[in-house]
Amino acid sequence: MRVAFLGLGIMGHAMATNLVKAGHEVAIWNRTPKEVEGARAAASPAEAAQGAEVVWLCVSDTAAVESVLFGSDGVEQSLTEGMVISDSSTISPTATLKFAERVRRKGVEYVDSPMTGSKAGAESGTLLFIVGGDEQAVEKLKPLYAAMGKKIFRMGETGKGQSAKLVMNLQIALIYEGFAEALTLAAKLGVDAENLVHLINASMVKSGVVEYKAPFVLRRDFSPNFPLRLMRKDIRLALEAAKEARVKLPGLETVEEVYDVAIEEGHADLDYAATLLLLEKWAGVEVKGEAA
Ligand code: NA7
Repeated sequence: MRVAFLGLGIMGHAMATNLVKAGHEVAIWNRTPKEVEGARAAASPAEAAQGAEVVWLCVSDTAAVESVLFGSDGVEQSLTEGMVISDSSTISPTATLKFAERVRRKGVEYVDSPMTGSKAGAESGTLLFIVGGDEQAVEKLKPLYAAMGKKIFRMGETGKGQSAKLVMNLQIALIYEGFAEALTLAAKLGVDAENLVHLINASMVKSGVVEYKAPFVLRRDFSPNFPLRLMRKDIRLALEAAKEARVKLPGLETVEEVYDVAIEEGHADLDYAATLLLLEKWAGVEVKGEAA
């Protein structure tokens, strides 16, 4: 298929690479010029989108999606009837509905396709896509999902993918924070972190989040797989959606405060696992495993 891929950050670069590998004809654009082997680099979102069957976005936040779609030299200038826009950025469900309404006036379908699987999943083409949109449009995107991921979950019409993604990240943030608090208290009480991880993994406390994050934490590798600033964005999006829906989320509100301080302390571009650094500082300990 002819695909315009816009946004080549940690996730987007790997995803566009997998589209090229699967044999799709890919035009790319990134705000800061970047290359993807085998893809044609365009000078603007409008230029990349010209003649594309599908425009795929993967940029940081709601404002970025709005400017790539509707800003000067935005995708809107190149929209043609029958095109499908697929957005893998995690953004506001309410804004998603507004963007979809605007492009539908030109006969263009809009599917929200946020994903989960982190950098490793993007690189290995094993992402899970959490999809909202018209069934036929989703059907059309299937070869592209298959090139970048291992499964799609259609959660309903446009916007439902973003809503489901937010509640997924709400859980990741809370589960990781539980793990980080456990490690911190364990360190203070003299329990070895690696030993504790073995115990967790053998018990009902085990989780995919701990399984994925523990090796990084034990190596004290806080380089970004999913940057802390982006997890805070998602926490804020979830709290915003909760406010609109008149739902109270006290756990997530508290975790947001931890993220705010972590960002003040300069950890924005580290992985979100680096909230541990703050807990360690407050407790006056450093988490250590036998391997560390
Ligand atoms: P990164 O690695 O922080 O990449 C963000 C991308 O978004 C990167 O290509 C940025 O371009 C681009 N960006 C940011 N702001 C803008 C604006 N205003 N206009 C155009 N492009 C912009 O994030 P990830 O790849 O980890 O994640 C991407 C999304 O998936 C995000 O929503 C996550 O929550 C899930 P740059 O290279 O900085 O010029």
